[in-house]
Amino acid sequence: MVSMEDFGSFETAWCPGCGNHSILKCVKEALVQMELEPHQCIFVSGIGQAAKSPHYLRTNVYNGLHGRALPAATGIKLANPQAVVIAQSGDGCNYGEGGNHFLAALRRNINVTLLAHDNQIYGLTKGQASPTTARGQKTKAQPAGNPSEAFNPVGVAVAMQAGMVARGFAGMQDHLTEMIVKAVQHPGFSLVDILQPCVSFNKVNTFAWYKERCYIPEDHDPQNWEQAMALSRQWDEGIPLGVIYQSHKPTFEESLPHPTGEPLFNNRPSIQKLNEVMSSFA
Ligand SMILES: Cc1ncc(C[n+]2csc(CCOP(=O)(O)OP(=O)(O)O)c2C)c(N)n1
Ligand code: SF4
Repeated sequence: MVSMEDFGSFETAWCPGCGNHSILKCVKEALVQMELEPHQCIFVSGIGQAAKSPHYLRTNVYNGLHGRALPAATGIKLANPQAVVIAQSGDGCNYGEGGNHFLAALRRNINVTLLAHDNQIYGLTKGQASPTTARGQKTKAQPAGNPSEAFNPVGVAVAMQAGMVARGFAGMQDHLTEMIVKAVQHPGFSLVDILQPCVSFNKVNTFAWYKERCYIPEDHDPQNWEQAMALSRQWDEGIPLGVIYQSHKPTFEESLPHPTGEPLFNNRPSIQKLNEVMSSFA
């Protein structure tokens, strides 16, 4: 029986009240609900406050460069298709520095889950506008207002007909846990864009701001792409949560057979070959 304690309990470097605390709790809860043991999971992150999340989980972790969680996660999944691979980083990391990798993951449909902590700001570097910051929003680095249009990750993922596209909110923990479970269980690429208040540097998108707007649409059919597209464009007045879009298609790993017939982690190097190589340098 797996329990929350199996994933450890660590002191964090996060501000009190940060949305990251409840997301971490929901991740642990989701792993327990799925009865996944720590050794079965590999968390991959980049750089940032959100990217520290896997440091506070007792499981396998690979910490990549800023924006580079997804290519590392892709390589890990290809080398070991049996592992549950979860990429976890901030909106800046995934949609800014890692924007091209995000698009590649949507196209490839590798069986990896991306948990994107979307606080609409660069938290670790103290409050510059991120790709999801609203146009006109004043930040510490843009005192006259952010001059760029906000990137819509859910809209882009739905437009690309990605495997599974969901949105959760750090302030609705049971619902967020459910979204993480569904995303990990989806056979293909899954995105959970998680609304995560940054209490220190984003004074607009607060817990109260989200609570006023977040809702779970009734009678939404995630297989209906037109409906999903329309939902993905809703924001200021009402922010839809839940599985916005879901499709079933072949995964990247299914379409890319291993040349040896076995994934890398099953391939053992031939000692005789290794000795030949080494002796050629002697
Ligand atoms: C290539 C590169 N560019 C910039 C930085 C500096 N940097 C580190 S974290 C960060 C922003 C992190 O923001 P986000 O990914 O949204 O995560 P948060 O801290 O808000 O959770 C930046 C710009 C870096 N480390 N590497
Ligand atoms: S700066 Fe923002 S994102 Fe970082 S720990 Fe503090 S509240 Fe969280």
